[in-house]
Amino acid sequence: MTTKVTRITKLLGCKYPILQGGMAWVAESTLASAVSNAGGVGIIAGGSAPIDYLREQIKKAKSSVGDKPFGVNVMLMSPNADKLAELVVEEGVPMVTTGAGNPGKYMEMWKAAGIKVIPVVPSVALAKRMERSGADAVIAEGTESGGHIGENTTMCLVPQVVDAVGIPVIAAGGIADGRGVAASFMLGAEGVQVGTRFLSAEECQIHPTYKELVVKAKDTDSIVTGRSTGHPCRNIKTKFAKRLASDEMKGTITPEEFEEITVGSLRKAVQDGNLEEGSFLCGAIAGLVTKVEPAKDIIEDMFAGAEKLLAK
Ligand code: TUI
Repeated sequence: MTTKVTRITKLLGCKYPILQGGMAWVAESTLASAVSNAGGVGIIAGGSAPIDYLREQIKKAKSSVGDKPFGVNVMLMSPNADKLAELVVEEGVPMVTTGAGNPGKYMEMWKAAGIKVIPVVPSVALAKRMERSGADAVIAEGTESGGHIGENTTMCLVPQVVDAVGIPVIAAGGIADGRGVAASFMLGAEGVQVGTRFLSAEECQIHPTYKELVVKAKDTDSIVTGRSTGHPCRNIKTKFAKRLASDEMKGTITPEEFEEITVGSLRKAVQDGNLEEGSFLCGAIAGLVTKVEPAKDIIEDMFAGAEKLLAK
């Protein structure tokens, strides 16, 4: 088996079948361009950012990557999702990933514009629905991922989605080295999406405190908050995150109070490195991420490692 040519490399025109996760507040044009220029597919995260800022980010990425593929992630819970859905058409973005919901209402517009659409799905049911709506591929994302998560694990979800749909499947959640890529391919995936390992990329513009937390994290250093609100999110286990999770468990915080405390907390982590009030989103695989290096080295290390294993 090889990772070199898959339906994902053909669909997107990339050298390596790797998408960089559309991490809200983190994934801006510098990181996305570095990933695309290294042969992967860089993604600019829409998050809840203002549209004018995103237009500028898309223009920057376009001028940096030339004819290499890149994409935009539309976070469907964002109040700006409708506007971003139109902006990607206006700007001729070649590929869109979506998260935190069902992108059905945008599908027709995006397909008519020739945009490749790859939704994140946390279940077989949504994967099938997305295939019926015309998705070009799906990202089956396990609960090991950082940020907003579903319940099923990558190991269980990926093969079940692979069996349920005919379109290519990209595995996400807990993939940070060649072993993760090779395992994903053994489960039937034809590509991977990687977030946490790119947090440590030289080109990733997060606050140094955030990067240090990722590089120093060990296997037990992630925690899920937000279960009480119906929007569970995996974070680095800071004192702030531990207190939130514990208050939710004890029932001493209402979902409204939780929202009030965490509003703006992603920005506080990414821009300010604020340990008291920031949410440092991060996957459960952070323990495997031990150094800061260029995005190109990350991608080449992951695929050289995978090829070696898959050739055995
Ligand atoms: O979206 C993500 N990860 C994210 S988004 C984010 S920002 C945020 N802010 C406030 C609340 C929540 C998030 C931080 N991290 N990953 C992709 C993902 N999508 N994970 C899970 C899902 C998902 C969940 C339900 C996708 C579809 C879905 O569909 C439900 C339905 O409508 O059928």
